[in-house]
Amino acid sequence: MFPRGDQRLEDDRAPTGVGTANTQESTMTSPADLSVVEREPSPEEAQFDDLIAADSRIEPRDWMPDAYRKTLIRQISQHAHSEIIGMQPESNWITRAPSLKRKAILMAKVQDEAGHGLYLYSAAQTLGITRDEMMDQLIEGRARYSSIFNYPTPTWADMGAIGWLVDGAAICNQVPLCRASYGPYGRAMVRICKEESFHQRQGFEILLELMQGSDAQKRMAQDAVDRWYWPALQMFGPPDDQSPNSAQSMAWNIKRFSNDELRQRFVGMLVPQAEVMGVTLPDPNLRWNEERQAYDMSEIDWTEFEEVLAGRGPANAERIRRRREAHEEGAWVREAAAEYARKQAERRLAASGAVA
Ligand code: BYC
Repeated sequence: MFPRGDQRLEDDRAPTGVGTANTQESTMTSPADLSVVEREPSPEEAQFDDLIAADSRIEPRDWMPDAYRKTLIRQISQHAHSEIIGMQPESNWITRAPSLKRKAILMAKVQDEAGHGLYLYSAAQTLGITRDEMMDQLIEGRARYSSIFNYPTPTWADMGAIGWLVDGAAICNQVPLCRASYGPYGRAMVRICKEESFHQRQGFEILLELMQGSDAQKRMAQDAVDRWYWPALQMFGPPDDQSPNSAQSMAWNIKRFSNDELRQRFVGMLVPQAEVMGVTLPDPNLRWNEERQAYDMSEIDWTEFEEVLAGRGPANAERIRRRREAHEEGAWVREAAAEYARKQAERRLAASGAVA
């Protein structure tokens, strides 16, 4: 259902639904398949399975199934790209922030996102993919990044809505990732989540201030919430019954909750905060369901999500174009750094030769 389009790596899919009775039945078509299903796990596989069963961490030096490695590279690299592309909608407002204080805060936030991207690229590199490969996939439009960053930021209130809604969704999604089974990913998430929670507060505070301002400022804040609310709910991914990766990722303790569970938790978090600010969440069907102990809500427009994933969102082309230009403009820095490293290595070699 969800288009692979120009945001997808072709060969990185882990087998989905592995371990479910249905999947095994549907794949048991020949004696050869049977022998695969029934064979004893190797000692390395058994050790991996034990670590997962004990809810322990897998480290880069440990043996891991190829599909586990690939699914982590897929998720971590997408996450890293999201942080890097996610700098663009906000950087749009650095030069136009309404005060020096707001400008300084926004610059610090955008800089934090760059840092998150770097931790995550480093975590992905421990799995055997290089930074250059990931960057090529991104600028050639072959990699996914979060759908949310394909929307424009026409007003200052968008800085508030991004902080409150986008960083808020990110925290909901990412706090459980601090316990992801892959060590370098989980550890990177701990630091990222601390910074994201500050980001969310600054977004809340921007909107709160606007909501206490003039009528025009209140309208601007409400308009931003109206535009970002539904895309923020889509950040959690497709509904559970259409999420091909969830079952396996949860079995491997990478994901701890399903997409719908996290989405529901996020809405529950937003409702009281919206009341404090005085903004209205743009869903006429949003109401507490006593029986379910959760909020009922309208159907999400998944066609819009599919369009964005297929590269046809409002700002997809612009985001990739700017990323590609920045990469090309930074070529001289990479060349200078490589040359510096080469000279340093040469000097070290010469020095060690001199000692010998
Ligand atoms: N956008 O089987 P599913 C930030 C794809 S940045 C695009 O449920 P999975 C910030 C999905 O990749 C934080 N694609 O997948 C930065 C899969 O396609 P592939 C961003 C999406 O992996 C700057 C297909 O749909 N956060 O905070 O089990 C400023 C089927 O989905 C999206 C992360 O990256 C989407 N929204 O679950 C401000 C969190 N949703 O790969 C803020 C880390 C789904 O099979 N990632 N797809 O071709 C995750 O937690 C999981 O990967 C997801 C999806 C929950 C997103």
